Amino acid sequence: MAETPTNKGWFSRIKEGLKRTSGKITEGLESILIKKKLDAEMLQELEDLLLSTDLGIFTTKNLIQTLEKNKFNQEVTMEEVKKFLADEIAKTIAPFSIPLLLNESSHPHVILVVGINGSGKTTTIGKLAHSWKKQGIKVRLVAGDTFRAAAVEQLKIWGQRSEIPVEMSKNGSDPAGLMHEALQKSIHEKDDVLLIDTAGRLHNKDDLMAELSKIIRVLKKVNPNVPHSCVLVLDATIGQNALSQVEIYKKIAEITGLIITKLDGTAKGGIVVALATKYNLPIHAIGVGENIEDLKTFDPQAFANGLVNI
Ligand SMILES: Nc1nc2c(ncn2[C@@H]2O[C@H](COP(=O)(O)OP(=O)(O)OP(=O)(O)O)[C@@H](O)[C@H]2O)c(=O)[nH]1
Ligand SMILES: [Mg+2]
Repeated sequence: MAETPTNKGWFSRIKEGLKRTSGKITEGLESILIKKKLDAEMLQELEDLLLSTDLGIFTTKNLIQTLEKNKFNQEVTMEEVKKFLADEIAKTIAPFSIPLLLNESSHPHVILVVGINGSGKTTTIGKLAHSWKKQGIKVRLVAGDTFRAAAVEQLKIWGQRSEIPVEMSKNGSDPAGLMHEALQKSIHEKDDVLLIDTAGRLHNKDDLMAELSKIIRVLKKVNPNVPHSCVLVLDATIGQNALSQVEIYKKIAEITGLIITKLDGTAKGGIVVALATKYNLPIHAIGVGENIEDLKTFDPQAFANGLVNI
């Protein structure tokens, strides 16, 4: 799994990664909390501020209502409001913080990684594979985007970095044959996990849908229980558009969980909360940078604290 809280600097890396969002919230709060007593105008401004981080209308309304109920017409400090927001947000997202656990009886546990081009699939696979390998877990990668030479090359580099085997198509053909071969080999080699990278862009949505369906069909021919996980990778910098991507991918495959990347590059980090609450899907991990160690487990309190910088 992704880097866990036992790692030194884990909390500070999450905090650092969420700096853009927390900077926006902190700056906003500074200009809102100029009066001492919490009034309706301040609540309205706070609501607008939270919405601007893409936290979502549902969670924002709940937060504002709870704050109003507990603190209206009372004196509030910046620290109090931040702590209130962090604790309430942590409570809201706690049920969705579910790590990507490997099924120990499956050799391999097959993970299909999907998402639009540039969302961070290949990078996330590289980070996940590295973290598992470090834990002594036997990993194999499959370069499912067989049409793009650069995509295969990119996965190969991640594999080399962590000394993990990468299965790739020999002649740039359709991925179906490759999937069949890779899964057979992985079973034979008694791998613990087989991570499949897929294409993010084809000519159109129908092509993409057809290709993913075909990959799943071929895998199921070898073993009807695979893929065990189908992880959708979403880029946080696209904010609200991430919601429509979930809608699209839910129609193509049975999505079992989400990984949200590039939280370090956006002031819209609240989108993670909106995604979790709207779709009731596990959030397995978050990406907070391009480096190999920059995939973090989605710890609710660490994430919520990072969001408001406490
Ligand atoms: N800052 C930052 N950059 C990231 C993160 N995750 C991925 N990236 C960058 O985003 C870009 C796209 O990542 P890829 O992993 O190639 O995305 P992909 O989904 O495989 O893209 P396609 O193969 O084109 O479908 C790369 O430059 C990555 O380094 C992250 O958490 N933070
Ligand atoms: Mg890729």
